[in-house]
Amino acid sequence: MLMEEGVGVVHLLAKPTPGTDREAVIAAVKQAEADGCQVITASMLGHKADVCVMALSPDWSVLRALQTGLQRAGLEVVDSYVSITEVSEYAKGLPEQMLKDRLYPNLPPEGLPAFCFYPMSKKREAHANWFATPFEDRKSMMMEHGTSGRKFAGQLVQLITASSGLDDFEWGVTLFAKSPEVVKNVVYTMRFDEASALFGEFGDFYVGYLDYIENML
Ligand code: 76R
Repeated sequence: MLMEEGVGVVHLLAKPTPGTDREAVIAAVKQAEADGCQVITASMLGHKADVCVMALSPDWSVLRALQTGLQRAGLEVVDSYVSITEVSEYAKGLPEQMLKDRLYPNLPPEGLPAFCFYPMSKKREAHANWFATPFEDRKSMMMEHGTSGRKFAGQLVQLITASSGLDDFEWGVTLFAKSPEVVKNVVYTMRFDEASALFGEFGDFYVGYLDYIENML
């Protein structure tokens, strides 16, 4: 199934099992890449997952084949996230090239080996309902957000992918950072921005570092 615009993104959080076939895992990743899929792999810390395989393709069947290949090779998928690239409604005025980069990102960025993923939504409660807030107010909060993000220029790249109707939260947040401290500092800094402080709701956080799949098994 082909996307009309942009690419589909799947984050597969996985753990090797005693039956994991290392060569078959590598072959599944190579096959996806041969089918035009970008595959980013990270070694993860903590009990929630050992490996993250993040894949981007305009063709969902390529993403599906990768997932099947990894599962058949004995990787147990313990969590996952499905989303698509988008141009945020607050970023429509950006230069053409930046819009293209949002829809068709080229990953991973260089020199940013720390990897973090978490899903997030914006609240829909009586005292804080993002979706009942006028566009101009949301836009100014997102300007504040962008301003605090740009303080970390060169140390971090965000990829925000949209998942309303596709998964349990509204966005997937993927961060590529210079170090784990930068991840912590950015996320902490943003907790004070209105858009996150008043409206942010977060799912599970996953953190690790970019690595070749060959090194993880
Ligand atoms: O695209 C752009 O660079 C324009 C400005 C911008 C937008 C529109 C921007 C900048 N973000 C945008 C949209 Mn972001 N971002 C997050 C998180 O943990 C948290 O509190 C929030 C998780 C981080 C860490 C982060 C980082 N951003 C969004 C959206 C979509 C909102 C919508 O469409 O309603 C979400 C959910 C979100 C969340 N953001 C930046 C950053 C950083 C570091 C920047 C500066 C980018 C740069 O320097 O290029």
